[in-house]
Amino acid sequence: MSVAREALLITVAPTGAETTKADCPQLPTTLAELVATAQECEAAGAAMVHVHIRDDDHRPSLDPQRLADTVSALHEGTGLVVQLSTGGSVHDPLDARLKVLDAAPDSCSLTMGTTNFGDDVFSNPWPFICDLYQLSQEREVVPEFELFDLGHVAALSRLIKTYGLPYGGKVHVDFVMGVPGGMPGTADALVAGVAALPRETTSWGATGIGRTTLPVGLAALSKGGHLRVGMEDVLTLSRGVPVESNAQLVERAVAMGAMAQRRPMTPSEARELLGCRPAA
Ligand code: KMH
Ligand code: ZN
Repeated sequence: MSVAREALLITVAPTGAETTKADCPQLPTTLAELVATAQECEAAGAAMVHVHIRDDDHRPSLDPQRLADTVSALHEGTGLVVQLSTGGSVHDPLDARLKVLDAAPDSCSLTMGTTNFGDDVFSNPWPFICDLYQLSQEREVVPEFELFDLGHVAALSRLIKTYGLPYGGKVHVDFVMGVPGGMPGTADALVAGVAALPRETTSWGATGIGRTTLPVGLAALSKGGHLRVGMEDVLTLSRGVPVESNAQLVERAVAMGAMAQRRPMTPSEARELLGCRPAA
């Protein structure tokens, strides 16, 4: 087993599209806040950043210039693998979500099916998935397959069978669990999901939303998986105790990994694991 597989990939998802700045002033929504957060999280042990951007009013945005500037600023200010969200917010149109790849990130999220998302619907029709996947292959962007439900695992097998392997030749998956409308954030659901992964899968991680963050994180570690943490996914450390910074969540993930005798992976090891282009 290579060093990179034994080490723990920690991805930080610092912002998301669902929480408002008014509700959570410590949420990084400006470019300066995002870069500072990313630097703190890299120092704490993160190797990849999953990015949603906001506009001047702190609302979710997919503005192409802002996305390109964000990728540049994160590459200049950190060594992290930069993953742009193509999920955006539930209100973003599909064509704007495809254009995210124009910003030339190292990686992009790619959700493998439509899911109920609280009171909303997170729309990912099959033709959109196929278009986004083929575009990622053409642009040499490594997709991270986001699986919100067990049906998404089967859809991933279908996608690979139809269009072949991603750019870079690796298949990295992230189970996003505990979304109201998706699979529950339980060890049982994770075990079922991992058992169903296509044989082409080379690595996987998991994140549990809200109060499922700890059960999912611990179950992922016990199954040999990687972790995503961040204020996109959870805003409390424990009941009634707010998260003060994304770095706090990364530090907790590092401590959990240490219990499992997994050291944090470096960004260059993460590039190798995921099959990303070398850092510029
Ligand atoms: N904000 C959610 C609707 C992704 O980044 O690709 C979708 C999401 C997944 O966060
Ligand atoms: Zn996201």
